[in-house]
Amino acid sequence: MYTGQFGSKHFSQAFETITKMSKSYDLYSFKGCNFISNVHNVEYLEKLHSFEIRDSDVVAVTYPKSGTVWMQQILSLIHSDGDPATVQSKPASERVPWIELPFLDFQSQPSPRLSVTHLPYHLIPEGLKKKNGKVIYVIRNPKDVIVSLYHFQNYITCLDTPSSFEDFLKQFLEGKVVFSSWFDHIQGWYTHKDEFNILFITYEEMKQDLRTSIQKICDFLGKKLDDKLDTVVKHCTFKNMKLNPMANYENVENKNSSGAFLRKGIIGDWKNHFTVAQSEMFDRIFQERMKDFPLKFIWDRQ
Ligand code: PPS
Repeated sequence: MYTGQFGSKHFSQAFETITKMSKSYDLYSFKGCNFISNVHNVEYLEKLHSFEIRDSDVVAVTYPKSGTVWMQQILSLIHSDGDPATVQSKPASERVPWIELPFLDFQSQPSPRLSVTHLPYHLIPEGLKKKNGKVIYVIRNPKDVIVSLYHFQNYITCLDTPSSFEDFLKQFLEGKVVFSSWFDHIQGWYTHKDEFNILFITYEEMKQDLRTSIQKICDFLGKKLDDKLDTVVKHCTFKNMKLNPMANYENVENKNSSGAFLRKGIIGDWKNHFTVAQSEMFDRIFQERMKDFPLKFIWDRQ
């Protein structure tokens, strides 16, 4: 079971119910994308396609483990002009809910609605494709995504524990993970970028220069922070988010107390996990799958 959305009592109760309902973790395919039974439901996924989208809506789109909770923190603070109380008094999943999780009820949020989603392009609410609302797509080096998801699956109670990194890597490359193929996700969104009001940003640029990245997001959202920019930056660093129980998902039910949702927060941890052969194999597949992809990435894949 996928549990990237912990926080409130309400949510914990909802989650406990889910846990009781689904002792085993099952992926199922809905319109070509893998979801988790008893977390995502088909009726809701069908319905969300026609959700009303408002001009003021902001949606951060990520493939899992690419910077979702980071964006929850950044969007909350930008919206509140850097008021720390916003991110200290309410859990991230309530401030900036996942669109695809019925129990977080994205639709009932007051405007401007801030949200996140892992949905692939073809399952997103249609209204966004009419350029209503704004979309921020966060990309992370897929090698670091693999490592982060591998540890996440070892940590979270209700996600399948991979039998080995080698097996997990294979599963990931075959798209047999939650939200399916990383390659399809980014290509789907990038190929259709002209249908959206969209900003592409990378985890790596956020990590290397958070201040400039937050300014870039503000410019895209038409938001001026002036002297509040530094406060926003301060509360969005990995170190400070990790200390904040309303941002760090520390209550997430886990099977391995030495793990954490906010684990390392670094660029290049893949180098501590991939063998040379695994890295070369990944690079070959990456080059083949991404050969016509026009964006050049700043990460070092060597
Ligand atoms: S999820 O479950 O899909 O919602 O996870 P997601 O939030 O997308 O990704 C989790 C990874 O993002 C890292 N993270 C950060 N890195 C740097 N700075 C900040 N502020 C930050 N916040 C979250 C988090 O640590 C996970 O990466 P890893 O590599 O596992 O540490």
